[in-house]
Amino acid sequence: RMSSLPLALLVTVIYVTAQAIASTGRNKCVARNFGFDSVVCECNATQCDDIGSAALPSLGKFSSYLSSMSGSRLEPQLGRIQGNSSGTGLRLTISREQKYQKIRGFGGAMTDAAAINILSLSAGTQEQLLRQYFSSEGIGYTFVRVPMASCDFSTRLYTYADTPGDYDLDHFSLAQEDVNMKIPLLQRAQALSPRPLSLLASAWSAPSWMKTNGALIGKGSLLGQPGGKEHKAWAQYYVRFLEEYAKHNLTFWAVTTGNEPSAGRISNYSFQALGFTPEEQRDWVALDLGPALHSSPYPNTHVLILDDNRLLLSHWAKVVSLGQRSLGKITALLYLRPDFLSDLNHHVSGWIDWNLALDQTGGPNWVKNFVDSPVIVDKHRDVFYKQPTFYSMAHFSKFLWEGSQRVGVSASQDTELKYTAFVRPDNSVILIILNRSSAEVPFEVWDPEVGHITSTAPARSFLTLGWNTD
Ligand SMILES: *[C@@H]1O[C@H](CO)[C@@H](O)[C@H](O)[C@H]1NC(C)=O
Ligand SMILES: *[C@@H]1O[C@H](CO)[C@@H](O)[C@H](O)[C@H]1NC(C)=O
Ligand SMILES: *[C@@H]1O[C@H](CO)[C@@H](O)[C@H](O)[C@H]1NC(C)=O
Ligand SMILES: *[C@@H]1O[C@H](CO)[C@@H](O)[C@H](O)[C@H]1NC(C)=O
Ligand SMILES: CC(=O)N[C@H]1CO[C@H](CO)[C@@H](O)[C@@H]1O
Repeated sequence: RMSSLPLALLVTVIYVTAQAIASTGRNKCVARNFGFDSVVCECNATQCDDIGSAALPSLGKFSSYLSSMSGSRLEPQLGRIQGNSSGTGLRLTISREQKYQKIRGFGGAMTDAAAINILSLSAGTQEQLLRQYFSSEGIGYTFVRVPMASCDFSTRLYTYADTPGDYDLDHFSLAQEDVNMKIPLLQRAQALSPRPLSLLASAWSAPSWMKTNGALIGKGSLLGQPGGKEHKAWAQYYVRFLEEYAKHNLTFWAVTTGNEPSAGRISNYSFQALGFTPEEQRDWVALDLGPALHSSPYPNTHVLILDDNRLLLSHWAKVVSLGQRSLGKITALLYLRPDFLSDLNHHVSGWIDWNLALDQTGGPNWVKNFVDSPVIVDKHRDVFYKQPTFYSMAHFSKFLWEGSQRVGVSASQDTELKYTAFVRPDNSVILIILNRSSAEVPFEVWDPEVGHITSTAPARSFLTLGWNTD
């Protein structure tokens, strides 16, 4: 398609640049097939695939990264930006003047289960795993969600204040899961990260003695009313948590008002939960949590509401934001289906995945609520597997730095391609394309500021294209 260049020259350009990428540290995926639709990439202490820093080429060239069901994993390529159109049917036009939301970041959760799995590997393989997410060669995670005490992805039930009637939290103490597992791993992740990590804390349940049902699981909420002693003690528990983590040099960007408040309103809910109605949550934040944080050493900690399913968003946002005078902007943490592209096209500014790593059963989880994870650990072989979801996340998280702003992009004709475009703080452009089905079709991108890019979306693939503007 680059018809203005002699073919031989074109081949040489691509070959040389591909080598240049290889020599700056790209390691190939060691593919393993477990008999499913696609492969996973196996990593150990000494070998793991990565795309290095993924720096974009100089003006006039573009890079592309391809992952596909057929086995490509962030496969890099370089191409030339053309002055003229290739005349290919489908054209995607970038419209920088149409500006939407800015990206905040991407991340995962350091649950007890994630920490247990990571620490089940040898020291070298642990380091390799953390590097995959957090180092400058990793996929750019800057968020870590940290459960406050136990959740279903724990091996036992506990909170930090299990002594009945301890309203002053005199017996508050972190668990061995925090001190020996999560905290050391968070410190190592922070040390590997080129940027400060944004930590986010979510609690599943208050101590049973603060609750109507006297248990961590099932249907139950805080005893009394907002402004009362249980609600005050629960707010103070958050402050004590922040204080204890700060002793280990870990400060939190935000806390949430609690994981899935709707779960705690279901009668036989099977694991840790604390029920809130939006009205009770509004009043608890206004009367207890807000004031407790304001008068703590951490007055700038953000409070994220909802922390629950998207279905509930509009009602909770409406109710909780009424009556908050002193809390600034209301941010909602929602649970979304894993369709980053559609979500980003609907104003989502970040994505925090669940467990950073699980074992081959999808656990451990004390209620056997096993799920999948981008990274699966096999402690017996001292390896971990990066699943296809790791790469679909990477197509966004590696490239969309904090502050990247979504801009307009439009197609010249009907297409089943999904696409989203961003301008990063350094004015470079990132275009992410998803082709979910089995046909391969060439297309062209037009960025009026730089020219035309010719590319192809292979069947069932993610493609991230990037180019500099100045
Ligand atoms: C690009 O388009 C211009 C204007 O139509 C034309 O004069 C020129 O020959 C084209 N260049 C190439 C390399 O096709
Ligand atoms: C790590 O994996 C590579 C590639 O599969 C292999 O050659 C190497 O021996 C492995 N190293 C260890 C310590 O198992
Ligand atoms: C916290 O950071 C300071 C300064 O960087 C360092 O001196 C101290 O040892 C750290 N403390 C812990 C508990 O890691
Ligand atoms: C509670 O558990 C019973 C038995 O498993 C089930 O039939 C019922 O639907 C559950 N109730 C709720 C509200 O989930
Ligand atoms: C570029 C492109 O649109 N590729 C294809 C992706 O898959 C669907 C379904 O087969 C095709 O219609 C697209 O043309």
